[in-house]
Amino acid sequence: MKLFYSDASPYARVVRLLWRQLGVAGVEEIEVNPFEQDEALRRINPLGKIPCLVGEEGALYDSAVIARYLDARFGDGRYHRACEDEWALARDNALLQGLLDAAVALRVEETRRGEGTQSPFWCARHRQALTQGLTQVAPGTWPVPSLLPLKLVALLEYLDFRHPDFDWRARHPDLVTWLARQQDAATAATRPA
Ligand SMILES: N[C@@H](CCC(=O)N[C@@H](CS)C(=O)NCC(=O)O)C(=O)O
Repeated sequence: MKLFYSDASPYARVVRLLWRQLGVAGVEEIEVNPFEQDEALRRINPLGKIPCLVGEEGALYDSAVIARYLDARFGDGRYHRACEDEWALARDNALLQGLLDAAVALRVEETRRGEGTQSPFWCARHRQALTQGLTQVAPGTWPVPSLLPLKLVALLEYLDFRHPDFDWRARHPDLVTWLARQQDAATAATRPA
């Protein structure tokens, strides 16, 4: 299987952490810049986005589909089961997905500064979602394994990488401690730099 990814993408990182945790053999990771290799990427994903997995099933996207596929095939669905059985966990999964979306959307807004089209309204709205959302995150209540810890690692380290001024660490020492405990070979191998 080939996994097209970008080092910076938190969506790709969730998938990259998952296949490592599942111990899937034979995944070739191919780093691409979706903006510079747009045409090549669009041949496998017409949306021009990563992550995209190419294997026996053809091209699979987006990250949620890839995660379900890997978990169904190599994990007996155990990374998804808890969120399917408990509404509060399904809600937490939606919260984390929304926070990933807000963090990436904030980055997109910030890159528009150079074009003179950055929206202070949308920047503030994404920041508000991140600020309020992080107060609701309670990883101590989550089952392991599940996708929830993988999404939170991807989110927090993406904030460090792209939004260091957001400084979640000063407001959430509990999450700092939690994140330190998640560090292993897989997080080190996939951390954006
Ligand atoms: N919902 C998609 C989002 C993927 C996504 O937006 N990826 C970004 C990188 S973080 C991308 O490829 N952007 C290129 C573009 O928007 O054209 C997923 O979960 O895979």
